[in-house]
Amino acid sequence: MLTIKHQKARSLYPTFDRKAPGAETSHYCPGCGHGTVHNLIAEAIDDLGIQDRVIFCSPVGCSVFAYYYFDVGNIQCAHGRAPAIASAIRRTRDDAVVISYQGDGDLAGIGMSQIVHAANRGENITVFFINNAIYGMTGGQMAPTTILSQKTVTTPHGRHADSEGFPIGVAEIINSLQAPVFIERVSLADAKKVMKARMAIRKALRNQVERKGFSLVEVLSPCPVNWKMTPVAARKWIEEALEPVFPVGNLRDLAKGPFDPADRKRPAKLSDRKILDILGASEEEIHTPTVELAEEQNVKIAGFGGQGVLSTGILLANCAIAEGLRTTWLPSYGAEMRGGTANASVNISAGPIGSPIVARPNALIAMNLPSLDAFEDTVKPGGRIYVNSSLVPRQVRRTDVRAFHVPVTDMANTIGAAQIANVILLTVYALDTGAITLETLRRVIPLSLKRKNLVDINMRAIDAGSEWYRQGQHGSPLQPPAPQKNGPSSADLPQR
Ligand SMILES: Cc1ncc(C[n+]2csc(CCOP(=O)(O)OP(=O)(O)O)c2C)c(N)n1
Ligand code: SF4
Repeated sequence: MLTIKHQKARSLYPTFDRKAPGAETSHYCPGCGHGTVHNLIAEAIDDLGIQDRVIFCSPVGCSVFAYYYFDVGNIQCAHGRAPAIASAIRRTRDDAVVISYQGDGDLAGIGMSQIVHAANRGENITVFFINNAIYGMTGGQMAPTTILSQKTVTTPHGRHADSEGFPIGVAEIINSLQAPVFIERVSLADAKKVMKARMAIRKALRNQVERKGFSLVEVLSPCPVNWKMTPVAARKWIEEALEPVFPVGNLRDLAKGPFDPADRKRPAKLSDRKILDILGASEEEIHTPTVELAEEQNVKIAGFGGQGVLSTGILLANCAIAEGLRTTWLPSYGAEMRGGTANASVNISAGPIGSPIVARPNALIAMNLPSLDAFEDTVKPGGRIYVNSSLVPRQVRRTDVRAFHVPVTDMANTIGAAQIANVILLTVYALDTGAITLETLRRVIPLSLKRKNLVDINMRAIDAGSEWYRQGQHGSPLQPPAPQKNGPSSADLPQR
């Protein structure tokens, strides 16, 4: 006798303990298409034998908690950014099978440029685009794919082309690009169509395993709750209302066509040797630190846009590289280029660096008062704060850090250029921490400057900073932290 055994896909957790211990149901509403698509993807992962290679990039939207369910690698991405994150994983983990799973608000609203560029680059990733013609998670607002006359909470009289534009055909937009290899629109309207969706999902994943390139499957998927229909009526509405606007079928399958994706020219990966050649450095120079770091440096450099805080960060990071250390640089831009606030995070370490983010700096370079106000409390106890006292009319309040008040803008003006104030403060930082040497700073500055006539004045900035430090004006003494009265000390406050 033939026995057919139905069982849950292995790539889904047996119970959804991340949702609640022992939970067996998902958080999706009855009749929601997300659950169906999850099952189809999980079965394909099982059948392709790729569970331990899959990295699932979940979006913002109803499927934000996909990591509750899929027993694979998971990353929850910022709204609309899954294709960019998937691209980064693709380029750094050769064996990964990367899935970008996105709703219509996520992919075709806030993330439209992300998906277009990832597709246009032909990233070897698989995108599952769940088109339910509405913003599900946030309660049913109009989406870019909402069809004309469809009522949503933001189009209570129905979407009108004159005021809201036309529904966007994502599969068609992606099909206007040259690079993608596979584009198909499927529907969950009935069981037969679900089987077609199953085939397309498998194909899109297999393409990636076979390194064919970018694949996208758009799924017309029910959202009964926000459509205000029963699950059965919702399936019918897909067929009667959505499919005429978004015709289902394959738009492209280059693996079958005359074009052989294997012929596509892929950018050659830069070998370590090649990178060393570009930098004009030897292997020993790169890998043997020339300074001994007393501790890993987590530096925040902050000030007005135009004060050179971002370039100071790059300069510091370049010096760290020249010292044979590892480093990261992460800029944060203010609203305006000039006059707004900006900051850069720089990590320097002899070993691997886990994240470029500096939430608790052990060194803060504050070029103006808002920067000191914003970041003083985030500095680790025992850390250091270097203040541009020309523009900061107060002292550092913390008593558990070492503070340096250096009138760098005044000193820079005396030398002849306000822009070099940051280099003076960086010099004080370098002498105080020993993280980079002044020789290296002098060597790297000319390489970083586009205008070579500024080299001399930057060297004088280093001299001025050294002189200030040598004269013994180096920092208020470190004092024990003030006893806690109620709750945590200011040093324990969360990051701003
Ligand atoms: C930066 C940002 N903007 C807006 C939101 C609010 N928001 C959460 S989900 C969502 C849209 C979700 O719709 P969709 O992508 O269609 O997914 P669905 O929930 O229908 O599956 C929005 C606008 C947010 N969380 N973050
Ligand atoms: S709101 Fe819609 S998309 Fe979200 S879980 Fe419910 S049915 Fe699914």
